Amino acid sequence: MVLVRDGAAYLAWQVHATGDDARGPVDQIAFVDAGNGGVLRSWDNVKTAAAAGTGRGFFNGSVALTTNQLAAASYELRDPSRGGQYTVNMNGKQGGNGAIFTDADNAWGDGTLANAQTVGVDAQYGTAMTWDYYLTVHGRNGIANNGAGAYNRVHYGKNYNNAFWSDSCFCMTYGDGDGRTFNPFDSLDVAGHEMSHGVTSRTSNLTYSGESGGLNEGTSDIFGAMVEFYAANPNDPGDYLIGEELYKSGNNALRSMIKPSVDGASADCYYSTIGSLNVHYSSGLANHFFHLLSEGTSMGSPTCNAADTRVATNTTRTLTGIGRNKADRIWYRALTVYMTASTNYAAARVATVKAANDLYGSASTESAAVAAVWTALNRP
Ligand code: ASN
Ligand code: ZN
Ligand code: CA
Repeated sequence: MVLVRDGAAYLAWQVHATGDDARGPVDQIAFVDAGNGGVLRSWDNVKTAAAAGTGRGFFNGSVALTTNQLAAASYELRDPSRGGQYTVNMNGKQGGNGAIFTDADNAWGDGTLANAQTVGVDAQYGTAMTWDYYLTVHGRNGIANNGAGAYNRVHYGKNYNNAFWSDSCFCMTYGDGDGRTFNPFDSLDVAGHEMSHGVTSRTSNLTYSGESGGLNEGTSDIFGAMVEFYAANPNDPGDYLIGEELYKSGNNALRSMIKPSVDGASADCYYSTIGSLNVHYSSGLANHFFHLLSEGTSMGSPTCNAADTRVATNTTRTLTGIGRNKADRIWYRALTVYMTASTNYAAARVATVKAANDLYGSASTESAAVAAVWTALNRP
């Protein structure tokens, strides 16, 4: 057939591709140039009909889910209202592709881990809350700001105690945890954390080592916490802890933004060799900055004496916070407008002050608070 594009005519083949690739189910129509094999036009052929479903998650309780209706009693865990983001069941595998969750009555999971859909509910809901958070708060249309949804792979491997974002598949992967110490790894803050790695890679692209690596990790913790606050789910209320829902028992968390050093490894303060820590520990300073900028010292967060390195010991200084919503806007603008791959903590101070100046004015309380917090953390 002949395809006309931009006023030029091409001899083209129409191709209908179906099956699975690394991204999951594929159903695509493409026009391929008969001369050189290049794709002239293509679009997804997956039929979408948004339907109002319900889910019962392990962490999040009863939640509303927008799903995709395929036929009279046939639904899939795909959200046409949020970029088509969907969730597949890896069913214990680490390689290959999982199958998208399907259901006959559009009521997903039962709140227990005996039901394989339950973890899928938490993942799909976490992805929806992350989508809504970025769109509503920051005007960002998906991780790549192009309206495209990512997808989730749950029940990955056996006893897998982690979750991770991958730029190459534009997807999230969640382990089930070992069932002894850990629950499945798809709590709201972890979902927000992991998908925020995608946002960072599409914006500043902070290099994942040294001080920029700490800023990359801190950015994910900051926005992960903000996703949890945004969702305002009574089963997992917002806090300045990361991963507190993951532990099967005890008062524990992966990380604290209030006093990062409570984990025995994270940095509360700036010091000259902070960049040699693992990025999940050098992030402590970014997390501590965000907490103090939000809440000041009102929640008992210590600041730093001149001689402090990893652990903050000043419990007498008073700082006044500007509220987490303003701190959030400042960090997002710093990340997306001023930070680059090589930004270090000194440059992060400059970036956040500039962002606060843009948003609130250079003589504003907010701008002064940003500078005061960095100074109180030994990053003048
Ligand atoms: N869950 C970890 C993280 O997002 C995986 C990793 O070490 N990159 O930081
Ligand atoms: Zn991370
Ligand atoms: Ca949390």
